[in-house]
Amino acid sequence: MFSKKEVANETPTIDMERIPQHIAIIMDGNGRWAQKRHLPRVAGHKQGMQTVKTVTIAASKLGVKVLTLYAFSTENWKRPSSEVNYLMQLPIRFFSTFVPDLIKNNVRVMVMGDTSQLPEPTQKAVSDAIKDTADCDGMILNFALNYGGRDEITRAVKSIAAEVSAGEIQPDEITDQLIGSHLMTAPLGKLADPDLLIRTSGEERISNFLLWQLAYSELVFVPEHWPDFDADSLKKAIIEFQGRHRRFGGLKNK
Ligand code: V0D
Repeated sequence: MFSKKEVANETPTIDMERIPQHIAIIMDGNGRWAQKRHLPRVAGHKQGMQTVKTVTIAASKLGVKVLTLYAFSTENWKRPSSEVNYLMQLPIRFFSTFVPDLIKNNVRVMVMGDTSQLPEPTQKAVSDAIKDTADCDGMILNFALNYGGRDEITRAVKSIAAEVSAGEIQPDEITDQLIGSHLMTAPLGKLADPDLLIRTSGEERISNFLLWQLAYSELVFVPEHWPDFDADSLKKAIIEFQGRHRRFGGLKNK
């Protein structure tokens, strides 16, 4: 048996053989980070964008295969228009400085969500980045942009209903697999479902993110606001994920 002291002193290390293949992150707490410093909310978003770069490179170096980031939800349009306008500049700014680093790290950009409602220059920055990184075959950096989980499921149901109505499929052909193939994560194939969801800033909710795909994911909630999250925070969250799996494996093998 371990004494209390030995257990408390045990510092788990990351197991490079068991890195989660798909990590999804709800990047929360940018506004609160700024308010704490008596800065405008947009200062938090600006710093949060820097964190996106840091965490992308860190995840890629750890061997993560898909990193999905919740950048803008279908509900964020309710924010003050000055803040929405600022947010819409961020993909442009992000790619104007970061595409060379993405290519150097072999990272491919993907976007899911209804981008058709975004301002034209934002849409162009996004589609250019997708094109410019199309040959990268390392980590996929998948932005959820103007995305909502219920909206995604609604669209899938409509499209399946249309196929049934056209006589292309029978109702009994509607399976878990078929539904997955109509979701926005379909291009990710067998990597569509996150192994690990991280939410920053202490909130413990899913908030309409990847409702279908999170069915079996491990959920890790961390107290740091997104601008304070870094490579070390990512490693800690992965260690927490690996600890949960080790206990499950231990029970299964007994
Ligand atoms: C603000 C924290 C990167 C979340 C991160 C339009 C809130 C910084 C992007 C981005 C945002 C999105 C798509 C893309 C490339 C970059 C981003 C938004 C907000 C909302 F293709 N950071 N970032 N987009 N913030």
